[in-house]
Amino acid sequence: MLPPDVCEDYIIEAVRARMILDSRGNPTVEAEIVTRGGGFGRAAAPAGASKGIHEAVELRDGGREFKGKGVKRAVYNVNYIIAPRLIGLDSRMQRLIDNVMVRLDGTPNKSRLGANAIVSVSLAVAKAAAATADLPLYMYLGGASGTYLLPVPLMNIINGGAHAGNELAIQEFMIAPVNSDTFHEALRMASEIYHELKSYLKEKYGTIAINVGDEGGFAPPMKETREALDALVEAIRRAGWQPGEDVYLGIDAAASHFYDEERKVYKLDGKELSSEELIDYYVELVNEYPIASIEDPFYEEDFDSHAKLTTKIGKRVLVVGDDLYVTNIERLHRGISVGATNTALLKVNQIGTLTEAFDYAFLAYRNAMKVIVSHRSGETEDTTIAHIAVALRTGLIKTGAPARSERVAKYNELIRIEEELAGSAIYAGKYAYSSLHEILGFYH
Ligand code: 2PG
Ligand code: MG
Repeated sequence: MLPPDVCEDYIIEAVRARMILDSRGNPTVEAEIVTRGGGFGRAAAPAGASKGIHEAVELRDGGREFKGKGVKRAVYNVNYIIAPRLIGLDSRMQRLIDNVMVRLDGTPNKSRLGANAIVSVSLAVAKAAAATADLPLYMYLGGASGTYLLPVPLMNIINGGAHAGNELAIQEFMIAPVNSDTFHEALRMASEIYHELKSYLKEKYGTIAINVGDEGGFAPPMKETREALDALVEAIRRAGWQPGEDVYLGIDAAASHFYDEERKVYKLDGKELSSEELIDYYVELVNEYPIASIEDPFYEEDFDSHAKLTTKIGKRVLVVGDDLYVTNIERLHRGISVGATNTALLKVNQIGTLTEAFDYAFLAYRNAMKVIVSHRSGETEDTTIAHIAVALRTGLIKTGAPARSERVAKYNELIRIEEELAGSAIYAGKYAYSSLHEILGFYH
């Protein structure tokens, strides 16, 4: 007998998975859940290129097919190991369902069933429950009362590091359009800046400069950080906006990728810098440019250097942990205990379940930290993260350039959500008085 508050409609009737391709042409897992009431949820696992060493494991087949990147085993795990355990459960019991999968996997890093198998199911369960309730996912997850916040997009429009074939050590150069009353106007600002950047890069470096990297940003043949930041400032101006007032800049250094562990130096801009020198370098950049956000400024095991930088600039800049935390609550606890950063990046596939990702976000909020919901460099047309950013009222999302369908799918979904909320939601950028940091302090 079902308990009285359990409605039959929400019971999971079918769980299935298949292989699809991601934006880099690599295979990934797509899962579908159907409830008795006819609710349908579909979600796909994204994939990183510059992964943190402590991330949950993406299960790959090895062998010749897809150069070893096949996901047949992960798909099998959904269809034959996970499915029989979930069928018959109430799809609203997200925490229980996620726990069932975590226990079934039984490893600390989800290496048996694969985080790619588990995350696609975890997200599809939430979507099926939302569909059964006839609610949009953001409302199912975020509640029907209270004001929603449309996030400021941190848009990566110059790609470097592991995402591009150029010599820029820093992986991402982002713009954050804040001076707008609405999300869709902010997107117009971003699109105009993107196209001004394209013209500027073509003039300065020739047509080769307008090739794009993995996240839709340009991958010009630049060598130095300042060249990229200058190009962003120029593009913002050409589009008629004021850098540091209308639009801020952000970087994702992804510094583990230019850190020489043996010699303990960071190799960037033709130099070799100690962590102390790198702190000074970031402070210089923040003084020279309207930078509001710096992600992964140091090697992913160096909590102390993060803390030193946060002490220096944390009042005016978001210092963001991505590879540092890998959406893992234990690592976030460690970061909090030393004051490593003031912001936590959230990527559900880094940890594998929606429940763990939400616990991570709430731990960050309880400690006065901001949260940024993020895509991966390998994406699909799946738009779940747009809903998660709205549900959690993060006020911030990072999902690439305003170009390439796997990136704009998320922005376009936010346009639809804004329209659906018909004026009752607030664009987070509206509260940017002097920095992104201040806006969000207002909310959490
Ligand atoms: C990052 C992400 C997304 P990847 O470092 O923040 O931009 O890259 O998915 O390659 O880890
Ligand atoms: Mg990152």
